[in-house]
Amino acid sequence: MKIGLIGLPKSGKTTLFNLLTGAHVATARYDTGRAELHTGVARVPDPRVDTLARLFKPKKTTYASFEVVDLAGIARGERAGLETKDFRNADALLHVVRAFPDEALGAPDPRRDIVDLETELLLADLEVVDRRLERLVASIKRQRKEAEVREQGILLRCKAELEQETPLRAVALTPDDDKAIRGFTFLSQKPILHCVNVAEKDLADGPRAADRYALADVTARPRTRVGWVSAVIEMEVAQLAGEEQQAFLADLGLEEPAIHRVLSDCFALLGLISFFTVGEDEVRAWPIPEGTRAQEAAGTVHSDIARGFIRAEVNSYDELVAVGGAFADLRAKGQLRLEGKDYVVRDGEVCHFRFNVGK
Ligand SMILES: Nc1nc2c(ncn2[C@@H]2O[C@H](COP(=O)(O)OP(=O)(O)OP(=O)(O)O)[C@@H](O)[C@H]2O)c(=O)[nH]1
Ligand SMILES: [Mg+2]
Repeated sequence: MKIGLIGLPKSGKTTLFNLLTGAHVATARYDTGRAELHTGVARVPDPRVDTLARLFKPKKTTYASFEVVDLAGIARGERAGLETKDFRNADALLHVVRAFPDEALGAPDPRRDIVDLETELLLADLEVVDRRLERLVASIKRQRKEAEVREQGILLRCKAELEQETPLRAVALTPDDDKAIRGFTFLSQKPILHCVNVAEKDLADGPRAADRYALADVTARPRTRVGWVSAVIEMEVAQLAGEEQQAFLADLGLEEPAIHRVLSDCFALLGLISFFTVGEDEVRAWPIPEGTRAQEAAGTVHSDIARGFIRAEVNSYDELVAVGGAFADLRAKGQLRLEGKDYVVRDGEVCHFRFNVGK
């Protein structure tokens, strides 16, 4: 899964990128004139994985992760950067919204910036739709092909919605229609997390950012979330570890680093859950869309396991932890369930797949 960092210039995107991925890309208050794209990997923290790793002492522990791409700021009316290929195939957008004052940019206005950014996404999509429609009209005039006529119908509907300023993520499409337009990688169709980057002095007010900046209507939109962070304070948090970090967070009145929350928000925004596999070799979290059946879940581990799927041995994380990781005890208690290929895997379940690949 891939997250695209997006936002107006100097909103703190690269700072957040560094925090999420552990990179050290330079950030600056002034414009360097370099519009480079950064990519990295963000590990999704999960205390359950930590606990399972303590129980099984595996050689390797693997957390769920996101690929993160960081784009240069998109100023109002300057959408060219949005064409970047590496960015267009992101699964979700993480919009960094400036809520800290800046000498050059002036007082922050998160609401205005959210509207401006969404407008750029809508206009970028509208350009793509218009270009394609022009070609379709010409092609249909030459020779009428049913598939093209159908595509034209869907795109005309998208155009009408975009012109009403409705992002495509809020448009209910049938799975077939959705498939037909997937190749366009429409930006306004991607789920979005607006992450308000609050000023240091407003940290305590962070959880109320949506109220403070009158974003209730934004929060209510489909496949949209509003979160918050103080990138500057998170940098200080990131420089500490262990007890020192805990003490600093407690001083600030925070339970955990805000980037943990940003990542779990992205996870939820994408409708993902995790199941776990455990053993001496590896303890691992596997992200899957909610509603995934056991056979497909097995396929994320390996396609052979899906192909030769027989049964999944399933138990809950809590049950396994309660017996200290002893599967024999679970079996004795009748808590080790055997599930078939259509079983819908739930968040936090520990799965062991039985499979057989014939020759
Ligand atoms: N006061 C304050 N400054 C911040 C905060 N977040 C980032 N900055 C500063 O703002 C400047 C720009 O930060 P970047 O992370 O480079 O912002 P960006 O959105 O990547 O900028 P562009 O890619 O140029 O659009 C840096 O000097 C940061 O230190 C914040 O929460 N508070
Ligand atoms: Mg940047």
